[in-house]
Amino acid sequence: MNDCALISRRRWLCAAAALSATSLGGCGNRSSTSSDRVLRVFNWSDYIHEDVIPEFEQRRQCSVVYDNYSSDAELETRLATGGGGYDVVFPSDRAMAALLAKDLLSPIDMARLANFRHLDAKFLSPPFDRGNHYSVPYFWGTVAVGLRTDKVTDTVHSFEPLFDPRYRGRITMLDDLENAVAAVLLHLGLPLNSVEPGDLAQAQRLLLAQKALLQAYTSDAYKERLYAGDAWVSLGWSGDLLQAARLEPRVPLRVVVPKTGTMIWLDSMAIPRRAPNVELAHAFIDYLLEPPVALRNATAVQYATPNVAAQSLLPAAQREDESVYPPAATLDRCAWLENRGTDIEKIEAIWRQVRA
Ligand code: N2P
Repeated sequence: MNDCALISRRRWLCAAAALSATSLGGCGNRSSTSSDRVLRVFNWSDYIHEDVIPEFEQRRQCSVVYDNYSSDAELETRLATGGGGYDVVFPSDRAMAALLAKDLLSPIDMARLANFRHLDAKFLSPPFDRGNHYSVPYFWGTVAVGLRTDKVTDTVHSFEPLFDPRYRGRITMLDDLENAVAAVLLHLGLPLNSVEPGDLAQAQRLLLAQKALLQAYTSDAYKERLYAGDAWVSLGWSGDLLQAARLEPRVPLRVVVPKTGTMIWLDSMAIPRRAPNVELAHAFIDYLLEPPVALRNATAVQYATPNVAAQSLLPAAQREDESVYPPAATLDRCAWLENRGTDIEKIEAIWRQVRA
């Protein structure tokens, strides 16, 4: 199986769902009902190696329902409305704060995660979940700019081509209010977490002006568009852009992590408050932490792994790739999107105008 193999945006249900209760040994005990053998996972699109779920099903003799989303908002709405009955989800740092505030997550039992020890201490006990009571790091990355270098021939260091009228109709932006506003603030030379009215007014003006240049706001279709040559410049998640760039070396696609600084983020594994299958959820999280499994995922998705054991097994080319693991000088200029409390309403108001 090819290392770049990914489970993409599709609902995925293994044929193993048909397994009879009597034939099972790995998921629960003899008196368990068939629902004990189903794990429901809600993950970002293109965020797992395609062999990983079938292997887990095989190993645990269970079936996995695998659904995808492409924004924090989608995950938050689904969990808040009780939809999906999910057992494992993958919130970003921002979504973790929101889900915890609404009491939508279940505590994680560390005693069931033998592989937690493989995680790099620098990603543990994050501000949104001191002590990792509710979250286990999965991948981290940046927000970057993808370019068709056959169309954009200038040297690009930062976000500038996203606002260049020469690329009218060929630009895509993440459909993500906080990242879109933050990228615009950075382009204006302002702090990316600013909530100053004057800064936000400038950001809004530029976003509205930029709208006339855009082909689309999309958080999951930009890599196909870049790959096909329909889009020439995209604001995207670093790994997804790299997946497109690595798919076919003859397609002239480059990923620029702005040297001037950009947004950095961390996605975690978590268990929703109403998860029907907490036992299997823990087993799945622990499985994803196994170094060979984390390695396969890291190789496929092209994001940075917080799993040190897996990282040390990566091919040197990926381990040393500065688009995946930016150098300290760039990281020093990057920042997390902060929890802006009720000030987030100011960003939401801008976004409503821009997306109207
Ligand atoms: C995976 C995108 C995850 C990055 N395709 C956003 N947290």
